[in-house]
Amino acid sequence: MTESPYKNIVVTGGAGFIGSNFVHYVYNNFPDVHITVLDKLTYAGNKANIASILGDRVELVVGDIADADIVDQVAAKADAIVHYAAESHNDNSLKSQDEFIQTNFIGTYTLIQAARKYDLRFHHVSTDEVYGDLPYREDLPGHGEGEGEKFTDKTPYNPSSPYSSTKAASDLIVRAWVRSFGLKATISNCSNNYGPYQHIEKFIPRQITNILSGIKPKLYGDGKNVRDWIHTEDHSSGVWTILTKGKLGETYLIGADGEKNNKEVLEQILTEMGQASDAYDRVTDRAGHDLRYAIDNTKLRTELGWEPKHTDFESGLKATIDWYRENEDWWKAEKEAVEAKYAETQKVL
Ligand code: NAD
Ligand code: TDX
Repeated sequence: MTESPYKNIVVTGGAGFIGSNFVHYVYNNFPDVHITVLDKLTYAGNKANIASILGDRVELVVGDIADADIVDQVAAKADAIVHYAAESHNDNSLKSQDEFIQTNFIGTYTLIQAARKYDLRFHHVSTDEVYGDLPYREDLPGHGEGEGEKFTDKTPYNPSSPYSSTKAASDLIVRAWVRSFGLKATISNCSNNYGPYQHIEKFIPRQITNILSGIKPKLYGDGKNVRDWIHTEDHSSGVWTILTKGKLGETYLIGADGEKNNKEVLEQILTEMGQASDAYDRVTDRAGHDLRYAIDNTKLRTELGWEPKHTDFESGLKATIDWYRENEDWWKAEKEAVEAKYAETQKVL
């Protein structure tokens, strides 16, 4: 166990997928740290994700990051804020935009004003989607995954969706607050996470829970879109590394060289779950669907010495499938409503 430079951290969105995994990571590795989770418990937040560790070292404050009074109360007692809270799903952002502007932009603004007031260390968790998408080359095996251009912290911002554009806007105000007000901030832009506690609206858990519910998995378009998968525990260690060793004002990209196209991932899930690899429906493609994401993680590895642990996607995926199998109580009650919402707009091709 190592000693942490921060003893009282606020984790916004700490009852969501990646935030709760981070809370567990800090709880397990840094016993001298007290964590205050600030979470609105939207449809994506679940107290159960952190229930087993709530107590002396982990506290849950149910509240909105855009509520300046509650933010002030938690900030006054903290020495650092790690900011995960967001509306995080692209498909939802195509249906309704207000909450994306409100939480991702106004919420971030509210937090950085408080961080400034109390001179707190601030880490802003963002996404590789702020950079838009990359081309792939048909002539390379696997359509070019792992080849060609990747995102770096110098790639120009070019977001495609209401979700990614509100994340981009939030990144930009954090950068401006560093420059104008000396905000003690870092930013990380991570690729697609997988692992336990991910909401079943997202690609991997949706397909696993479809199969467990006797529903055919749903693939958007031709399934050639490439995502750069990272296990959420590696995202946690990346964020912790940046929080404790990162240079103020810098942006670090977090990724673990996990490029795969969606069809390939879906076939892997089906095979692992004892189904025929083509037992899925192709459905209406997402509007504005980004083609490929790929992270160049050189800066994080070489400047801060970070390394991912979960480099075997197959075994990480198997463990994730097992988690959803063993935790049906965690997702079952929501399944029907999530699929009904998708069915409003997605048609089987
Ligand atoms: P999630 O949707 O699973 O969880 C979001 C959490 O934020 C929930 O607990 C929700 O209740 C909370 N929240 C939402 N609005 C809030 C508000 N106004 N005030 C307080 N809490 C609020 O999201 P996730 O997938 O865990 O993503 C977490 C962060 O990581 C986001 O900032 C996202 O942009 C970023 N990110 C996600 C991925 C990914 O693959 N999922 C990849 C890179 C970056
Ligand atoms: O049913 C599906 N079928 C399908 O083919 C769903 C839900 C998705 N897809 C495709 C769309 C994407 O190409 O799978 C890929 C992954 O989709 P999502 O899980 O919705 O993730 P994505 O849109 O790539 O964004 C995710 O990674 C970056 C997170 O949701 C974001 O919060 C993060 O910033």
